[in-house]
Amino acid sequence: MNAIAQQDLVKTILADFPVTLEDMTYRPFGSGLINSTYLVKCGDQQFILQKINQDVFRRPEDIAENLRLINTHLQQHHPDYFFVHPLANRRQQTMFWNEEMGYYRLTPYVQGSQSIDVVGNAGEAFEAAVQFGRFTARLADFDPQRLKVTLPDFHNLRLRYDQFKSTLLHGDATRIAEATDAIDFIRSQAAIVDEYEHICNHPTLYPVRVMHHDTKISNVLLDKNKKGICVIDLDTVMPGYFFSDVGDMLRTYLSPVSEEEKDFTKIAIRIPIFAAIVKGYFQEMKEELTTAEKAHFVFAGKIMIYMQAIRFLTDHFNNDVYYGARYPYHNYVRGCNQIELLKKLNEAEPALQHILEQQIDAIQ
Ligand code: GN1
Ligand code: MG
Repeated sequence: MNAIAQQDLVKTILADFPVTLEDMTYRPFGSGLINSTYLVKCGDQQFILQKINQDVFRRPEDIAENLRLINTHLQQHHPDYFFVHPLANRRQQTMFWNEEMGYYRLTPYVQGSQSIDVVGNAGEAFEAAVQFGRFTARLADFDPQRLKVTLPDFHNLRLRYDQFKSTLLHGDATRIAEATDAIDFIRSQAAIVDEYEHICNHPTLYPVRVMHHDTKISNVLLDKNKKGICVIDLDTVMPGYFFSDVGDMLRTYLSPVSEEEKDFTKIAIRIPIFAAIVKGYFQEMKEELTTAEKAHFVFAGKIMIYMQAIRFLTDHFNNDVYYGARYPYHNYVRGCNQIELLKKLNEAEPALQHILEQQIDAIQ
């Protein structure tokens, strides 16, 4: 789309909302892979405009409904909790929709907030873990089954593993033939899938909770002193398990470099960051978490790193239909990066488990 057509499109959407279009400017914003995000300025007001990727989120109206339910609940029961809810348009709907343009939502920009892409120190990891823990803790009195499942089977590791295996039969034969080491490693770790199933089959030990399901650091807004303000990117808020949020924090905070890094020698497990995640999450969730959940924090990391390695490799073998690729073999590199991270987590496991046990003792 050319710039003028894009500008008209943004104006058409904004005209549906009670905002002044005066001096409107916008620019792409953030680093998400799925939805397209823009920072919009109208005079001295700022908004976040997001186009919902309907290839991924088949029923965007379910997202709007979930956020409405959560917002209502929080306002009633936890009015002090800061929750960023999308704005209602002139018809009182919190999503803009039209046949040609698809689904968009407009959210107020949180003034004075910033987000970061990589965790620089333990303080940032602590703040993020507090925010994600607080989110689930505040919703402990909300029945998670009231929420619509916006992405069915999103963190279903058994399904992801089965899809991986079937892609090995039906995917791009050249790409598969070149990736034997990665494939062998994934196969060698398949016991993670069995342990994952054990978790899902024991609801008393591992209760279903309201989980965020995308706890990367850029989904936490920080103030100028790097103190947490709130969590954002709420499309995947659904009923789920502790491992989704805890595990994705470990996956994305422990290493000083992200899943995009091509130089795998830079991938490492930062033990103090682990301690900070546990401390922050326990601070908010210690009353809620079961003994079994607390004991399985390191395992949560394994599940999520393993799942992400599988998802990137599967996409590579499927010619990048889901994540897209900014350069040839992009998803292969991302997948191998996650494999390296999992190997390093496995090596660090005894040290991490030791810290975890100390922190469990400290909150008893
Ligand atoms: C996607 O779009 P984004 O960056 O928020 C993906 C996550 C992955 C992540 C990997 C709906 O999240 O599950 O962990 O990429 N979200 C979806 O960077 O597939
Ligand atoms: Mg996301």
